[in-house]
Amino acid sequence: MINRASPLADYGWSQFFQSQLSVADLARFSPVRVFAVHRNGLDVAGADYSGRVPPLAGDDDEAEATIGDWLLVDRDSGAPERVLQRKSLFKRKAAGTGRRVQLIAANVDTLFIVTSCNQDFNVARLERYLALAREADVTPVIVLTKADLTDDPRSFVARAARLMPGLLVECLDARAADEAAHLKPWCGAGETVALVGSSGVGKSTLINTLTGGDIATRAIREDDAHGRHTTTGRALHRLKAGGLLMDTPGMRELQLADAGEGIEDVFADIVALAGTCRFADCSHEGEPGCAVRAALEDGTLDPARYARYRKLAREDAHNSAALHERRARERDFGRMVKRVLKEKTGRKGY
Ligand SMILES: Nc1nc2c(ncn2[C@@H]2O[C@H](COP(=O)(O)OP(=O)(O)OP(=O)(O)O)[C@@H](O)[C@H]2O)c(=O)[nH]1
Ligand SMILES: [Mg+2]
Ligand SMILES: [Zn+2]
Repeated sequence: MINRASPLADYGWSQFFQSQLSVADLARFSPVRVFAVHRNGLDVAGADYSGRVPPLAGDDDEAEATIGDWLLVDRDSGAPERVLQRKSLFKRKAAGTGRRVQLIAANVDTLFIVTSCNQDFNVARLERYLALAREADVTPVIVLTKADLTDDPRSFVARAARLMPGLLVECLDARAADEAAHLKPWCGAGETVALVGSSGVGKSTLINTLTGGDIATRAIREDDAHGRHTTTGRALHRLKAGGLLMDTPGMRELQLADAGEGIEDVFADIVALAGTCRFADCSHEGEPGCAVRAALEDGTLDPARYARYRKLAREDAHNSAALHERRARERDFGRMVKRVLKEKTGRKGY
C-alpha cells in the first residue's frame, strides 16, 4: 500500500521499496528515483534530494542503474549506495555484435500495448509484446486506438481479449481526453506506465492526451537528435492523473532476450498441452502419443497460433544462448584476471 503521507509516493514509492530499508539505511540515505541516465551520471529526484549522482558500477549488468530505478543516496556525500530491488525490469540484448544485456526501464507497473482498430492489428506482434510484459513482470493492457474510425470496434476488442485469459483491453479515440480517462486506473499517483506499439498507432497522441501537453513529441525529437545510444533524455513525465509515464527510445527497440517465462505465460495452453505428451522431451514432430499433434489434428489447437509460438520460442532460445555464452566468457575472463593478479602479488611476497 502506498503511504499517501509521503511525497515519495508521487515518484512511485511504495511499501515494496520501503520494506527494503533498514533502520541504518534510513539514518544515512535518501531514496531517489532515476529520471535520466547519462554517460557520466544519473539524474535523480526524491523527497529531499535531487540532482546528478555518479553512476553505480557493478560487476554484473543488472547492478547498474536504469531509468525508473530507486537508489539510495548518501545524504552527506551525494554518493549512490545501491539500487533497490526492482518490481519489474525491461531489458534487451544490446546493439552491435556483443550480446550484453542493456537495461531499458525499471519499476514500470503497467505496459500499454498500443495498436489501432485497423490493419495495424497483428496478433503475432501483440503476443510478442505480451511476452515482453510478462517477462518484465509488468501488467499488460491492450489499448486499441482509432475506435472512432471503425464501424466495428467490438470485433477488435474480442480478438484482443482472446490473446490471453484475463487480458485487459481498452478501446478508445486517443485524441479524446474523456475516452483516455478509461486508462485512469493505471495512471494514478504512485503508478508508472510505459507504452509500446508500431509507428502511427497513436502513442504520441495518447501521451499528449494523458499528460495534457506536448512534451511527449518534443522529448522524442530531442532523443533522436542526440543519438539513441548515448543518452536517453529525460524520460519520466507526469500524467494528469498523478502517475508517471516512462518514455524512452529503448522501449521502442525491445526484443525478446531471456523472455522464456514470458512466452510460456502467453502460451500457457500450449505448454500445458505439451506437458501431456507421452515423452517428456517430445518434439511434437510425429512421436507417438503427442498431445500437441493430436490437438492440431482435431482442431482444438489453432495451427497458426502454434506456429507463432514456435517462432517466438526459437527466437528466444537463440537470443538466450548467445547471452549465456557471453556471460560465461566474461566470468572466465574475470577469473583469469583474478588468478593473474594473485600470482603477481604472491610473487612479490605481499
Ligand atoms: N481518428 C483518430 N486518429 C488518431 C487516433 N490516434 C492517433 N490518431 C492519429 O494518427 C496519427 C499518428 O498518431 P501518432 O500519435 O503520431 O502515432 P505514434 O504511435 O506516436 O507514431 P510514431 O511516433 O511514428 O511511433 C496522427 O495523425 C494522430 O492524430 C485516434 O484514436 N483516432
Ligand atoms: Mg510518436
Ligand atoms: Zn508432443
